[in-house]
Amino acid sequence: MKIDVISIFPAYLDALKLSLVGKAQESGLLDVNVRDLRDWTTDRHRTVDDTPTGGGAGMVMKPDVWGNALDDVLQRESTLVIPTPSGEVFTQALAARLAQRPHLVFACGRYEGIDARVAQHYRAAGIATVEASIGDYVLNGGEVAALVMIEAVARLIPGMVGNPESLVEESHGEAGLLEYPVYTKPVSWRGIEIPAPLLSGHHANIARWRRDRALEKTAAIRPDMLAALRDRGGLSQTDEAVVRAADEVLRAGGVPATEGEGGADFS
Ligand code: JB8
Repeated sequence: MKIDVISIFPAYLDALKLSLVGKAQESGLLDVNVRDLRDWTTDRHRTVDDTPTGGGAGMVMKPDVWGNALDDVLQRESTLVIPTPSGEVFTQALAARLAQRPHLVFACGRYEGIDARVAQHYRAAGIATVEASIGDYVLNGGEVAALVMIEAVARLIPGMVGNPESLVEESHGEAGLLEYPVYTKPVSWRGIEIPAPLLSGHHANIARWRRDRALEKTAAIRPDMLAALRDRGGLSQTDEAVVRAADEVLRAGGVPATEGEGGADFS
């Protein structure tokens, strides 16, 4: 896969040289290029923004500069990704779809964003165009959102992760539940023991214990995920009993046993 990122702050994307995304590049599975939007300006001051037509706060990125850049970088098979807080939510499912594409181009805006005609034009020209938000909060520009999306996509490129099982088993994968708690040695740490079933070597009991903890955690903080899984027929009678018991404890003001008692909570 090829990825181009266009930004007025290309140094923001230096983190892509590290870790997993860097390894993907070394292995040849991924080729990331970061480019400076100002290279496509034509005036002496290398202007990329102008005042919002109709009035309002801040500045808007000029469509002509973005047009110059994108005409150069986009190819027939490219997908244009525009990070914006007003886009569709970037999910694991969207990451998986983007991971199938041969070329991604991230257009990172700043200020109040990019003139709306840019997305409109490339969509009308037949370029697959995705305006995407990484969550309901506001950043100062698209660079950090692009980093998040690129990391989520890069680890899904076939042949990327050392252990492919770690991809299918994790949160927001097939199971539709939050991940169960994980532990490593020592068995006792600061007076807290690893739960006994995990030390038993009884694989069916371990699987059941992990599913129960995942169900409890999901019921407590992501009832939306639990409802979606139920609608897909993904909850057994045993699962439903565990969820009912967890809901009972939560309504009584309790916390799941693995979260411990008497601690300080943010909320
Ligand atoms: C200007 O919050 B965000 C985000 C914020 C932005 C731009 C892009 C994305 C461009 N502000 O994800």
